[in-house]
Amino acid sequence: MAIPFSELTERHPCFAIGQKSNKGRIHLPTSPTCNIECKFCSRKINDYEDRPGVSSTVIKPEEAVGAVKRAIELCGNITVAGIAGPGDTLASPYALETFRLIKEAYPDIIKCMSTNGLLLSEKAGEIIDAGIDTLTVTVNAVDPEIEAKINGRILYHGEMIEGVEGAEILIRNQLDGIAKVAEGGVTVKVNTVLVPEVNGDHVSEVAKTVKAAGARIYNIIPMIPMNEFKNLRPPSCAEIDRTRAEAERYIEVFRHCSRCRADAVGTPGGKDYGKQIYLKRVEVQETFSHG
Ligand code: CLF
Ligand code: SF4
Repeated sequence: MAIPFSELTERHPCFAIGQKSNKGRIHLPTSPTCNIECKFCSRKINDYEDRPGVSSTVIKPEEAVGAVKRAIELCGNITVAGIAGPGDTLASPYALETFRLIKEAYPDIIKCMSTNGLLLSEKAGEIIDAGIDTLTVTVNAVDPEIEAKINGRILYHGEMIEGVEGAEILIRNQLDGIAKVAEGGVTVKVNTVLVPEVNGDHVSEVAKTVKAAGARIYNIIPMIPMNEFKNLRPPSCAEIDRTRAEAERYIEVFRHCSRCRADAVGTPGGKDYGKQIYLKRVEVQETFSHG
């Protein structure tokens, strides 16, 4: 059964409206691969960078239940088990497998997943059946011309599709998927990575469109300039404030995002317990990150 939104604003740290929450989450880094290419993304396996797309390790679905158990023992305020990468959660089957196991072992923990939404429309039924309570979809534009400037190409059912054509498929699947899961009782948050020189004037259009599709809450994440966007400037505080105010005309806005690592454990922005949970360290480097 769907968790009422008013309860989520109390129990889920990324749905807190107004004041910052003191609740915690454990991120389970089960999803190594991605199927799109965001130009700001730099996905890495390391211990030291504090941002999305970074994890110290990748775990198997069957390791996740033990990780949740240890996290709850260490940090009593954990209310959410989330998967946010380090790649996309639907590009491999591991995130959904993990949620099926968590649902059995911890029926009361809030199950939270983050995706780029390329496969959201076709996976909506599985997401609902896995008992996912809250889903974040990263929608950086609803105009394919703008999206194509942020995301160069998609890998879709074995085919690499470039530019505007790929962006059209991505946006269509995001919006169709949001509508389907929202209809199925999943509460949807949309994240937009704010790249001032690319989508800075487009945010209110995104907010309006995703609200109409079924999203409940909206989060603007300032871009960290990396990869192909390393020479673009990040938004100023004034730009972040302005775009939040514009979006808020259409949808409730979350303001406490900590741009978490994919293996973060604890209260977002507070002490991180990840190193005590994920003991395995691997020295592999890849590219990419999830916003
Ligand atoms: Fe994790 Fe994301 Fe769920 Fe939260 S994070 S999967 S919705 S439990 Fe939260 Fe971290 Fe911001 Fe994400 S503060 S980066 S919005
Ligand atoms: Fe994939 Fe997320 Fe990186 Fe975009 S930000 S390329 S969706 S891992």
